[in-house]
Parts: sequence; structure tokens; C-alpha cells
Amino acid sequence: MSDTAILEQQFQQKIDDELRIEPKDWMPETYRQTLIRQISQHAHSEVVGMLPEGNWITRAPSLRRKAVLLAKVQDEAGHGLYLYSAAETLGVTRDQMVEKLHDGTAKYSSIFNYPTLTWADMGAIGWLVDGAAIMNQVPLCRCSYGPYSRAMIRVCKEESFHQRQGFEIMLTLSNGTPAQRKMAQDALNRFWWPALMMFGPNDAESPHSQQSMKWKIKRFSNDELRQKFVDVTVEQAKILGLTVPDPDLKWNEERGHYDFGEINWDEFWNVVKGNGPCNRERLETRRNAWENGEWVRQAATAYAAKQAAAKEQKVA
Ligand code: BYC
Repeated sequence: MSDTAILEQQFQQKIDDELRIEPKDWMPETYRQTLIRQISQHAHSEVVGMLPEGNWITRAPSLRRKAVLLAKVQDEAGHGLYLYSAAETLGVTRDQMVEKLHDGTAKYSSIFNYPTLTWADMGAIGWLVDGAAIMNQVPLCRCSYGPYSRAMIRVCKEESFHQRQGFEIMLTLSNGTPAQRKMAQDALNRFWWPALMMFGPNDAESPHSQQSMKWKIKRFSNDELRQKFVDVTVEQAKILGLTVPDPDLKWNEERGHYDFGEINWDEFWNVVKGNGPCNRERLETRRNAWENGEWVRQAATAYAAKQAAAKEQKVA
């Protein structure tokens, strides 16, 4: 057996024994690259994900709603920071990751390429998008890579608050005037299918799943998580008195799960490839933010250098 084969065997054994892989441990290059891809794309999703909601902070209907939404959007920025930091432990810099987002080579979640047209969309995003995120992210707290799994613990606690605030907005609207009810139903109609797409392609079409499951980066497949989400969320829609926009949705007694209709995969891949309703606008906003923030980065770097020089002088 070659040295590499022995190392690979020991590595897989560690994973099978539920031990965490830490930054300085030996790891196959493909494991490192898979994590950089997933964690950086996850971080980008958090940061781009601030845009559809940030758009509504000034238009939130009360001071309370404004404060809550502001806190939520700030949380997303924090999630981006933890995740970029986790990815940096794998030997990639934040600048390299951001560059890949800006030149379109790194992906971010398809869901953030849809517009937020009414206040009810803030409810639908919290309820459905954060709900889907929790379903996907709770298992990531047990991911085999230590820094990613630890970052996810705090992220999940905050996502849980996000999901509840969204559900509360939906509940208020559904118990409101006929116009408010209609607005809530319209938001559900527009966000339901894109929320199901967040879990990624069907297992048979998912090139990374098998290896990522073996490495315990992923603990459940895309389809398993999507099914869990449908089962939980359909019951919540009943509480809201809203209709899930899927004529094929039906409880399957034998399976003990809801059957649901076919996802429009052409729409999904179209959005993933950069041609969704808001892809260009989102990337343009991020690129502008990066350019306009140049002076902040320069000032922070200059300040850090000044502090380091002062510390050195003190030691000397
Ligand atoms: N959108 O083999 P697959 C949030 C790509 S943010 C775009 O199944 P994998 C929030 C996939 O990247 C939550 N692309 O891949 C923030 C791959 O392409 P590449 C974001 C997608 O990695 C603000 C290709 O399709 N959550 O909650 O095994 C406000 C084949 O897919 C999508 C995360 O990022 C998609 N939906 O599984 C509110 C969670 N799906 O990379 C809320 C962490 C797939 O080869 N990520 N693709 O070019 C994951 O769990 C996994 O990466 C995925 C995909 C389940 C998303």
C-alpha cells in the first residue's frame, strides 16, 4: 500500500469513527476542495441573501418589524463571516473567494435570484427559505470538518429565530384583511417552488452527493431533506390556512410522506447558470459594494499595521 493510500484509509476511518477533521490534519486534496467549494458558496449565499430582505428594511410596516428585520439581515452578514473564516482554515483567502463570486465562477443559492415584491415576501422568506435552510443546516452541525460544523451551531440557532419571525409575519397576514391574506397566498405561490429547489438537484442528478455523504460532509441526500421539508411545511401551511401551490401534493399513507409534483428543473438550472430574474442585479450590487468598500479595507489594513508596529516597539 502506498503512503497516500494508508493516509486515506486512516482519514476515512476517522470519519467513520465520528471524529472531526481539523485544519492541520492530513486530508485528501479533493476533500479540501469540496469543502472550499461548499463553504464558500454557503458564505456567498448568506451575503447575497441579505439583498432581497435589505430591500425591505426601510419599508417594514412598523418600528418593531423594522428592528426585527434589521437584526435578521445583520445575522446573515455574521453567518457569512463565520463561514468565510471556516473556509479560510482550508488555505484559501477571503479575497480569492470573493473574486470567484464576482467573476461568476462560484455559485450562491438559487433562491436569492428571485425578487421580493411585497411585504409578505419577508414572511415567506423567513418561513420557507430559512425553514429550508434549517432543514439543510442542522445536519451540517455534525459535518466531519470541525470548523464548519462548529460555525453551523450558532448559525442554526439564529436561523430558528429567522424562521419564526417569518412564520409570525405570515400568521398576522393570514389572519388579517382579505387583501393581506391574498398577499400572503401570493408570496407562498411565488416562493414555494424556488424553496424546494434550494435543496439542489435530485439525488440521481447530484454529482457531489455520493462522495460528500461518504465523507460525512452531507448527512442526508438532497431528496431526503427536500421530503422532510415538504412534510413539515405543508402542516404549517394548514395552520396558516394557505394553499400550497401544487395540485399533485397528496399524503401517501404507505410511504408516510407527502407526494409532491415535479420541480421545474429547467427553471432551476437556468437560475443556477446566471439567467434568473435577479442574477445580474445581485452580482452587480455585490461588485459595487466591494469597489465602494475599498477605502474601508485600506483603512483597516493601515490601522492593523499601525497597531502591529506599536506593539513591536513596546516589546523592543
Ligand atoms: N443553488 O451535486 P450537488 C440562507 C449546485 S443561505 C445554486 O447536489 P452539493 C439564507 C451545486 O453547488 C443557505 N446552486 O452539490 C441566507 C453544484 O454546483 P458546483 C445556503 C446549487 O454541493 C440569507 C451543482 O449544483 N445554504 O439560508 O453536494 C437569508 C450540483 O449539485 C443549488 C447552503 O449553502 C442551489 N440551490 O449539494 C435567508 C448550504 N443546489 O458547486 C437565508 C450548504 C445545488 O459543482 N450547501 N447547486 O459548481 C449544501 O448543503 C450543498 O452545497 C447543496 C448542494 C445541498 C446546496
